[in-house]
Amino acid sequence: MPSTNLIKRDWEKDHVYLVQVPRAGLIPSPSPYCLKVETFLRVADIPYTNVNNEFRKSSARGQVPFIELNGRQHADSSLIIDTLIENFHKSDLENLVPADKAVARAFYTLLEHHLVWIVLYSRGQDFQWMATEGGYGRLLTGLKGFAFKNVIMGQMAKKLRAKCQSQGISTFTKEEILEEAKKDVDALSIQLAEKQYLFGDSIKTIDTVAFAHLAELYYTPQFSPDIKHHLETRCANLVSYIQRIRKTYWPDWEETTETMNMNTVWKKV
Ligand SMILES: N[C@@H](CCC(=O)N[C@@H](CS)C(=O)NCC(=O)O)C(=O)O
Repeated sequence: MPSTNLIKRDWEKDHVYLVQVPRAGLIPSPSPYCLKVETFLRVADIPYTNVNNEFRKSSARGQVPFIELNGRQHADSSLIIDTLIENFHKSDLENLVPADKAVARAFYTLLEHHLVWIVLYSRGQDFQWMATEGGYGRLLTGLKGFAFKNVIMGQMAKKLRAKCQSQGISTFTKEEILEEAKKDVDALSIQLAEKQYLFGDSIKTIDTVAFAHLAELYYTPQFSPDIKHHLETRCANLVSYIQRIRKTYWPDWEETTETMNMNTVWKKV
């Protein structure tokens, strides 16, 4: 059934409208879930247009990202990807032998339900960078900007700390959290080994999930600089992997983070 509250009312058939947070200075999206869906759209070569949620619009689940496709809204990054695979017949991106499929599922859980908490914990500890050039600094002008910097940032950090408390990561010491982060990236690094992608020479959906979470970990500030140091010294293959995916699917990374333009042309025709 078509949604009645569409943001894009004059939609084009089989064109995806991705509603997500604005661009940031250090990374095209500071939301791993938004970055994951946008990377997937690029990998799957699906036509899409970004729609800025202006920090206000959210799905019926109360979150971003969400998409509008053929007059319907779909929310939750993983469910969105399932919908895209079905609608655009992209099951080749999931094509793994059963044993690899099982391992991919375990890595999905590591990324989305464990490693992500390192990033969320870091942001709960220090959200101020989000108000600088590396975050949304350049967008935060006037009264709205003042309110964002002085009130909303604090509220967001407080909400993240409450989430980390209920998830349990905050009961760990910083040293323990660091060790957990290292174990996760070491496991990914071992799985990747000398391969181009996690399961071979062709990119799969799981690589878009890994890229999004690792990019947040690598390109945005974490509670401890030792995380980046560990990645660079002990998981060099993983850093090359992040850079390889960025180079191939985000050739406009610098342009988009500099201009904050959400619809830069990324694909050479
Ligand atoms: N499971 C969701 C998580 C999405 C999510 O946590 N989005 C954040 C932005 S990074 C959000 O909208 N947070 C607002 C809130 O939860 O109130 C997904 O995969 O899309």
